Amino acid sequence: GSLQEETIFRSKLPDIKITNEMPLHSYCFEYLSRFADRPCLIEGATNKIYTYADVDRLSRRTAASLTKLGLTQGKVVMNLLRNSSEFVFTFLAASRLGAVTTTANPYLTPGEIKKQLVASGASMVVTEACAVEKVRDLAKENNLTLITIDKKFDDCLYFPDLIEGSDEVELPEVEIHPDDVVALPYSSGTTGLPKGVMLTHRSLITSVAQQVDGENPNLYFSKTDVILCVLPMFHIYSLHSILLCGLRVGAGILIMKKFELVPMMEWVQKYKVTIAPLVPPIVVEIAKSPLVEKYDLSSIRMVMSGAAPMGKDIQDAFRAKIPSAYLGQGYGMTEAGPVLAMCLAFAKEPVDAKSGACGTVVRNAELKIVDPETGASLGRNMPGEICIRGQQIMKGYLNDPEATKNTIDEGGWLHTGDIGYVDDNEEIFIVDRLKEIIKYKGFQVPPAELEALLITHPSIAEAAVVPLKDELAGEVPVAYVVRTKGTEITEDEIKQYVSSQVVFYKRISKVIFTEAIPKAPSGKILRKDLRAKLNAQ
Ligand code: AYL
Repeated sequence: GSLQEETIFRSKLPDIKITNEMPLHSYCFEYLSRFADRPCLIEGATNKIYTYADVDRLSRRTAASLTKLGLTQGKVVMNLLRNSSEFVFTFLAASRLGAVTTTANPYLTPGEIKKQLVASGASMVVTEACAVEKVRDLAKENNLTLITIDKKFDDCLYFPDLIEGSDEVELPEVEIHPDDVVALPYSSGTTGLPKGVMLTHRSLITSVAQQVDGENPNLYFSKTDVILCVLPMFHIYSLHSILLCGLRVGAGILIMKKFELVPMMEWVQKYKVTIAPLVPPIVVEIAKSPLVEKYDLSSIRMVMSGAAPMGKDIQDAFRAKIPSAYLGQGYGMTEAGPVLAMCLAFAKEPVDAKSGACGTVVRNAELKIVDPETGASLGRNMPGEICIRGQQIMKGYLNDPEATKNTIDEGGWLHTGDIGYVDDNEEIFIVDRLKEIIKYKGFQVPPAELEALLITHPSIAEAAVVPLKDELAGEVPVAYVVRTKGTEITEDEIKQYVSSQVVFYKRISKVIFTEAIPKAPSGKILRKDLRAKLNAQ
């Protein structure tokens, strides 16, 4: 038969020339001389400020020190930190060495950290006092170098001492290829367990350039901006759209270790924050809180929401509350490098955007919508699976060619597992999710991981985990459980069993006992049926 015509959606902004043949740190600091003395990292809690020149120098020193400890080209360091300047120094240091950073949430449980440490092959961990206990034994058993940033321990190296005693000129000569991996975040993608997402120098540079480069950047950041960094840098949203985009343009990055509404508003006022990248639950809290009126938040010109759906109602309520700030959405996925679409009202020459839309496809990329059953390309206003193609997408999953092949097809299209459509104005609307992932406040909860954990309990014969809609968190995980014959395990016991082994956002919120789990003849759990049943109640 004849090849079917494909409908490919593009940005309204013209393509630009992207220089992605250099290492990521060189790209980020390409224009350093234009803002060397301006604030780069602002630690809100201590009021400590590092200028761009400081960050350049200190990341070189960190590199010199880490390489002496064995972090050489191709090696992997786990960055197990909350937001901090040391996170940034370590990430940039690894890039300078041609090494790889795998980022992880310090609130993960020891078991979860161990899985990622082993899978990523990390030989070094940089962490802080609150998490050191979780990795100590593992580091000993596996001969890992363990470094803490905020407190000295007998069996750890101390970050400030390392930088103090090192010399930034002692850097090894490394030849970094654009397709070398620089970041290795973990994501479960469209199915299964968390996998290492190989993001290269080329992919991250491309993705940052798609946002902040060109005469009319899609995401207009500049050196006079102060960007609120309350979202965790171990997640790709913050790493990419706050840290890397911020560094490229020379903006000030206001570092906050954790989200609390009142301190956040105090800091916005004090540091005159101009850009606030957030997630839907924080947007909701601001929209609902009567405290907000007490603060002068008029410095904020742009509020970005991403990582989970945000409905039209919240968006409208927020806009009514802080009319001086434009609230729009970005749409990303770790594997996509990460950004697929960005609100065009954030451009230097803004174009108004609709409430509820999650942006327009980024420039220098192609997007298509396909029928999940037939794979046929669909036209405007027809919902189907969102696919993206371009130099920004991941190189693949680490050591998992099978999963890579199931995500990036032969034509180079990355399949997101999201269902959406493109309207007459090129705006993208996400309406459903084909994939099994549950999103709790923007965090990934892989059902397969919880199911595997549940059936390790002797009283549980079978289990299926699906999302339940939740006003605050977006979604929460609910477990359908078949008890082993003759056992009487309770809902509370099951919740306890899971809670002791997973990070807070993966906790089961409800258990439903059942006689059987619906499965396809292949044995695959029919999650869609369970999800529909649950959310219809
Ligand atoms: P991951 N609306 C609805 N769903 C969204 C949105 C959005 N605006 N953004 C992300 N998602 C969902 O890998 C969607 O299902 O990356 C997508 O496949 O943890 C999944 O979240 C990916 O989850 C930005 C803005 C990065 C957003 C991101 C998203 C990172 C989340 C950079 O500037």
